[in-house]
Amino acid sequence: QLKVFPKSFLWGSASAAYQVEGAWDTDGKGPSVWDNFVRIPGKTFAGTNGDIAVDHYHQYPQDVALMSELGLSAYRFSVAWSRIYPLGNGEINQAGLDFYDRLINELVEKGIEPIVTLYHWDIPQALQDQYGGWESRQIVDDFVRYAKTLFVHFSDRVKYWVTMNEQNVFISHGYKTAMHPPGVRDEKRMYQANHHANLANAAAIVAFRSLGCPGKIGPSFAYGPNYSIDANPENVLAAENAEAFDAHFWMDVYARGEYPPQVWQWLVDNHLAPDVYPEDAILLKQGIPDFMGVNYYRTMTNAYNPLDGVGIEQMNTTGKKGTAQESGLPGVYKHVRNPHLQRTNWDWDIDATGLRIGLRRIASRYQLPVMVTENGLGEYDTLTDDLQINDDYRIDYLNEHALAVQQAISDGVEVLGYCTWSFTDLLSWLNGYQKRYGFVYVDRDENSAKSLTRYKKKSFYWYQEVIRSHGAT
Ligand code: BGP
Repeated sequence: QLKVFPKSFLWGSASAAYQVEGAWDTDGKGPSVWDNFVRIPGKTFAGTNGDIAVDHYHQYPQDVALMSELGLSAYRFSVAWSRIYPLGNGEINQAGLDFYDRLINELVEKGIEPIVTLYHWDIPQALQDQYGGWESRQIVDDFVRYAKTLFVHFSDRVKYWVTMNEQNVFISHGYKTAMHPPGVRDEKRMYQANHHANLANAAAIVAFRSLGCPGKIGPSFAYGPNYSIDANPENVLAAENAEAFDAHFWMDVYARGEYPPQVWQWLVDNHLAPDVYPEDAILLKQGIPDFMGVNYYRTMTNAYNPLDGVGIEQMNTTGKKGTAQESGLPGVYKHVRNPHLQRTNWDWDIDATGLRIGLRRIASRYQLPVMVTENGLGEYDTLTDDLQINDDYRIDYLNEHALAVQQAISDGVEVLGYCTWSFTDLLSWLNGYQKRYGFVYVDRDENSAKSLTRYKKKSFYWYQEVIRSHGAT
């Protein structure tokens, strides 16, 4: 039987600084690695970038007014590190703090709970230049200094904090597929950078507690449960491997303070294990989060992959259905097509039941509350001549997924909230502005007099009703 959503349940929506703010060099902001990366030809879809994005930096009052009209009870956004510290670790930029003060005050005034992400992939370029960014241990101290600045300044108004967004994604794309900055293909460096990100995550949580800040803090992890293509034990084993390598490898460190033994052994055997100092183990154990944030979009289906099998992911970043190719880790697993599921135009499996399964798996493995910090459907949207966006496909997707959250709650999982991705349309890192997620359509035609105008989609009114009824409809 379905339980009702708890009273304190947060109905939210999410964004990230680089994807919405624009104003990339305004009011003293320093460049981030993304500001530079998008200027390298061929790195992003059709050369799109976040220089202007959807101009949230200037248009936030209008955006917050729309959030209030919709009835959001929470808004998750990230702070751009290089707005606060333009050089990453030097002088503070007061104008950067002032912007987030204004945004947070506007949210609080409208009764919208701010959920603040410290890091959503935009490391200051200066730190990349100075010591190689995540590849250096120095980043841990600089990250903690930055985090403490935000905790001290905002924790009178902010009760929910996300340390780091999708460490698995920014590390893997940064150092394996080379699709994100620093655009490197080197797995040894990847696992070292990843270890430093683990330390930074834990150290920020420890700092939060040592400052006595009220509220809850945790990472957001990109998680989709791994299935086996069938009951052939070799394929089932591959699915378990995928779960260990793609999920436990990160979430065990967050929630248990240790690497899972199977993956660690593989790293040692392949001469890829990072340098770990004895004191790291203590820090990781101290930095257990209050909740696990889950960004959920899709599940993965797996099969046996021989040692000479498929490797690095060939993603569909074109929006042409059927162009994604099989990928995996040779000798460990490969991702294959699930015949039971429909796919989006970007070849992401649509699977609401997978969200219920995922929330259950996390709750039972880690005994932590969860928060769905992202979930949504990226699709083409059309603005009709009478200025409507009839995104019934998005309503269907979100409706099924919100129901899956309710089912997980009914299964006994403690879920703190549900944030859709995204509130307004925004820049998709690798897919430009054509892959849209928002409740609010943003005209991105730079040649149009209506450029950057906002339009409410049909899904806006759907979510408004969901929130009004607290999930009863
Ligand atoms: C997550 C990121 C978001 C967002 C979303 C959609 O991985 O945290 O920043 O981009 O995915 O992904 P995409 O834009 O590739 O469709």
